[in-house]
Amino acid sequence: MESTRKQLIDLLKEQDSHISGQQLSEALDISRTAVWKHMNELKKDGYEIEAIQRKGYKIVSSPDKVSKNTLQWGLNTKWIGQHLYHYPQVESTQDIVHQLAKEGKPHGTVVIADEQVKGKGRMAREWHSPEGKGVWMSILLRPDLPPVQAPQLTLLTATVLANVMDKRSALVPSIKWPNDILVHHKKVAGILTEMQAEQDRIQYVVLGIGINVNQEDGEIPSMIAHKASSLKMESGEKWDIQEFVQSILSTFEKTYDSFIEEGFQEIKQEWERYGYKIGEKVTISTMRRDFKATLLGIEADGALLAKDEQGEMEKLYSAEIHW
Ligand code: BT5
Repeated sequence: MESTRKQLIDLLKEQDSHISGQQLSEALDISRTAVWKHMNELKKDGYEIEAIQRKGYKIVSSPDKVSKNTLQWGLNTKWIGQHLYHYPQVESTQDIVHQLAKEGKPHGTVVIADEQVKGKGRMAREWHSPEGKGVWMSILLRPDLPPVQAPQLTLLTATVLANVMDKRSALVPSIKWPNDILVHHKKVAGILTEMQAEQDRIQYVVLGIGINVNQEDGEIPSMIAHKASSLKMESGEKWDIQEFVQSILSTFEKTYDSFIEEGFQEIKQEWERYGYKIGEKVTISTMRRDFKATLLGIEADGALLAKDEQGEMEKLYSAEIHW
């Protein structure tokens, strides 16, 4: 049923002009009545469809609102998002995915919400997630990896987000270690990786992605307006959240699969290509000292590598960096 509808949308989208019920029924190998029923379901999901006698059907506009159906229909993936849950409002998509993980839901399960009322960042910080303005989504992963490799998943996700933003716009995103995506020095996205693990094996990972997409000037809370922004504010254009999510999921799947097969090296290079202030000098505060250093890149364990003015290398796991 669902795959027929996906094919139906693909057929309708391919056409500039109308396509007849007869042609659709032949192409999809279903009856004319079934075609008509599918059209009614599409309308319920917000598609505007023009039906003209003797000419056929044409999609006039696709829905603005995200739904499970509209997200899954255009999604070209093998495992990610095949189980997908969409909610108008949740406390946090992270908590829902933890629950689904405990119920045994598979690798690649996705939860996405229009609004989060208790969206969270790292260390119980707040994540502002207003209705319909961004991507508030969590992905369940069940990687066969030791827990020490979990930080690589955060770095991988950051490269995926930077890549997709880069491809879909003229913006130049950068990745600020460890988990922020910046555009014009302001944070447009953050990643929260939570893990359930035994000593030597990850049980599951909940990967949270928050992206400010269509907020306008004045819609970012004043407390953070000096350091946060949205893709619309930076690009001047409204983004189609649905297509954006689909492209994040399919890029994520490809990147993840090649990471599992070929290892971290390519992610590392990609991360460093987008890395914020890589090659530049910053001031760093650790438990031991405050010092100036040049940022060199990342290590396979997720550490940030810096070289101080005496030429000594430092691997940073949890330092304060004065960007
Ligand atoms: C993050 O934490 O950047 C991780 C954000 C993860 C959010 C996603 S949304 C889907 C999933 N469900 C959740 O409940 N969470 C995940 P951190 O690096 O700790 O940054 C948090 C800090 O960023 C806050 O203390 C604010 O200063 C700032 N902030 C809050 N909301 C923001 C927003 N919408 N855009 C930019 N900065 C924000």
